[in-house]
Amino acid sequence: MHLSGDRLLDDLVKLGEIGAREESGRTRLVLTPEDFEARRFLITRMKEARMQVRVDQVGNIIGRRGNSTKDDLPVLAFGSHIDTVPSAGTLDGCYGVLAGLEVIRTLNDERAETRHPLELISFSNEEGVRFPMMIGSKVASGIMDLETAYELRDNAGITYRQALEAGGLLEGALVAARRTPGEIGAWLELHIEQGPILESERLKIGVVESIVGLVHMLVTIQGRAGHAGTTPMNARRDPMLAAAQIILEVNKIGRELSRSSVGTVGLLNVQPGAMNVIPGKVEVGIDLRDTSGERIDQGMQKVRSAIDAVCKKLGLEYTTRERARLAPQPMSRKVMGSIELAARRLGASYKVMPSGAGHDTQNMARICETGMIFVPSKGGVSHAPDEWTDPTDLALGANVLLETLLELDRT
Ligand code: HGY
Ligand code: MN
Ligand code: MN
Repeated sequence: MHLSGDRLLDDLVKLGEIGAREESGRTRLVLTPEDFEARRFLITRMKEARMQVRVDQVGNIIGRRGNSTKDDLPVLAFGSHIDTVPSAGTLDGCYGVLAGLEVIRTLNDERAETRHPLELISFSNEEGVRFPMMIGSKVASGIMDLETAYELRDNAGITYRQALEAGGLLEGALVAARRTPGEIGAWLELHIEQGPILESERLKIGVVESIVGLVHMLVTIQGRAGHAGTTPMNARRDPMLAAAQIILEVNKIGRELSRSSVGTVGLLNVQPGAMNVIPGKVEVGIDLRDTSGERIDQGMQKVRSAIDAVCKKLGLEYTTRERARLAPQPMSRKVMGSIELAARRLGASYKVMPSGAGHDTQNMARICETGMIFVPSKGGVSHAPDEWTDPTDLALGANVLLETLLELDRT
């Protein structure tokens, strides 16, 4: 059985047009009008592929293919996400979802039956830009309870529940988000690598063996706003100075903690934010990752000590709030073996490798066997508008997904 990439590429372009702005990629933060439009696009496509579609209590979209010979067997589930970071490319998440759709269409075209029921899942709020990361898969896997998820707030104070309501997603009979133990046998996520390794080693497929863990922490530093022209340099309480030093410290800790560690400050919120005003308050968003959970804790301890020392020295008050946490997660040996077998059958070069990006898969690992398939990213670029993968590689990755599913279906 072979999947042609044409419909997949066409869908990637169409979905990529939703929320697109010239020069700056596309922005579809979760539960915004752009995300709602993307959801409608996906649901229409799923229905056209004769899937039974349901949207659960946290906004996950689940399309089920009915043609299984043993409907009581555990589900084989696969997919990714369609929300984006600001100014995103077309592939992060969308590739895994739309390739999953194309897998279903190919099985339909071939009139193929599987033993296990198949479910294509598009998880809600993977990116965690508006709300803390990966609410959809955390609730589905039981890592977060529904009430906690509903009370999470965005910067404007809107709760996740209110945001779902605004999109009409809490109307009518609701489907439970939490998956029951044993319901899902395996979860597979096909994704672009988002890093440079496969391209630089001229390999076509990555068989993910583990996913890094991460912590997101928000630091709020309080100073005193004042006139930039008249306040003497020695009479200032400037939180921006603390932010600058914290940024350097996070970079240093990311470099030095271990070979796998990375540290980033990607968010700075400066109040009131004008060139001629000494800031009164600055928020600093920190992202620290490592393959070891213990090292993340050690690294965060160093980050906290650095924040404390910097703010004390400058005489500034501060608060910290952990916004999200993901545990590092090894993948299932069985699923990895099936992916390797599939790659070999298709004559695709591959390597076993870690994932430096976070994925819903690491949450799903709590309730089922999990695996991830990577395809190369040009220049290793992602979370940027020029994210790109050769169309031939996209089609090959989708075929590896199909072949892996068929292999898992046999066992
Ligand atoms: O940030 C991440 O690793 C993911 O892309 N959300
Ligand atoms: Mn992603
Ligand atoms: Mn992403």
